[in-house]
Amino acid sequence: MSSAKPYSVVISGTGLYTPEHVITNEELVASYNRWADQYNAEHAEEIEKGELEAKPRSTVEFIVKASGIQQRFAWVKEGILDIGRMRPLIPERPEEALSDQAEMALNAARDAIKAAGKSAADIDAVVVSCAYTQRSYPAIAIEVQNELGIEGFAFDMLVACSAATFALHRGYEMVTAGTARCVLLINPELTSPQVNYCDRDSHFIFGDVATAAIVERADTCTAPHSYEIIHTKSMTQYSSNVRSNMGYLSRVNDVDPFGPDKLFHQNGRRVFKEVSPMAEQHLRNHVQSLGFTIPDIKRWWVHQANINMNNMITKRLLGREATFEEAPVVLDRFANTASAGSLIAFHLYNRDLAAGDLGVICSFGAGYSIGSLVVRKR
Ligand code: CO8
Repeated sequence: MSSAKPYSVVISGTGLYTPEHVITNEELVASYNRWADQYNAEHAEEIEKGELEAKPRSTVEFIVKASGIQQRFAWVKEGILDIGRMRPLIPERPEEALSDQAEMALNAARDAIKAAGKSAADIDAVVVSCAYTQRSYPAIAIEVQNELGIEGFAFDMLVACSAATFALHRGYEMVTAGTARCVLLINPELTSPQVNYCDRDSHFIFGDVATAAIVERADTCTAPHSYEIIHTKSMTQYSSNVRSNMGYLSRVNDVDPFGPDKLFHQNGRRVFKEVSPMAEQHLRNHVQSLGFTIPDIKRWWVHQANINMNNMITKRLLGREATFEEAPVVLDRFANTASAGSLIAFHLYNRDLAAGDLGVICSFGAGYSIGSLVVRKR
């Protein structure tokens, strides 16, 4: 029996929704430092007695050097810089209104559908895949499906930083298996509600954004720019080094449901040290398993968590520093957008490649999880 695919599968359109609000490093650091000063003044006695630790100050210089981040986008800016609040103020919407994440998702989805030249009638499945969904059910994906008037089926899936690549894998499999002709995959990464803006080590890391992609059979593709998905590869390895403990059991655990461990927290150094070599090896194996060499890859759309991590991974792969054209960076503008980073890079920097050029889309992060796709410009 032949193992050849019955037909090729393509990414025929992508979409990006960028929230209108920007928070610069300067604004973020000024607000955190005001908050830390106030905390230290209020707790001066306990700090003096050694019962509490003083909150250290944050600096713009550290953030830029350690992460490459200059600014981030926020779905709602109000509240984040308010030292009496230190979290966004997002009013609860009535049940009959569109949810926040569905609205973000729709903005990116419409962009991707237009780029692919598709209509609702062409799409058989909708997947919303991201680091968090704002509720358990009904699925945000079904809400989006309903808004767009798509028949077929929809579901949500969560894989933290690898949510977007793992969802592309599932889209590829559905189209290959013939269970859907065309799949809409969306990543409404609303990260700001989970950021601990009182934690100097992580207050700068994340931004909000939504990305989307259309995956379909090559023989139905009419888009002017498309990429064949040659192969997908994923791996996971359990680690608590990046973690959020917020969940439905918080209600019955009789603990503070909003405590710091319920928000994003990590051992950033260990993540850096453990995930970088894993990602490099994964990418090398994936490319070589297909009979390609590393220099065959014209572009690396790498996960956007940290500039030093990206530089280290691409330098080890190429044996030299990668140029911006080889491995575009969007971290400076968008910060870490959980799973959306490599998709933003792909969306913004894919049109200039020539037909036949090879590229790799890759994510890595919490789980740990790594997901990659080797693609070829058509
Ligand atoms: N300002 C000034 N100094 C600081 C600051 C700050 N803001 N923060 C830390 N420092 C200090 C530290 O306290 C430390 O001081 P000392 O040496 O005295 O102890 C010093 O600076 C150096 O600190 P680090 O060693 O921690 O600095 P690093 O160079 O390691 O940089 C990073 C920290 C940027 C966090 C880096 O370790 C990193 O990026 N690691 C990889 C992290 C990563 O990729 N994580 C994946 C997370 S994303 C993911 O998986 C998705 C999760 C789901 C989304 C969540 C949405 C909310």
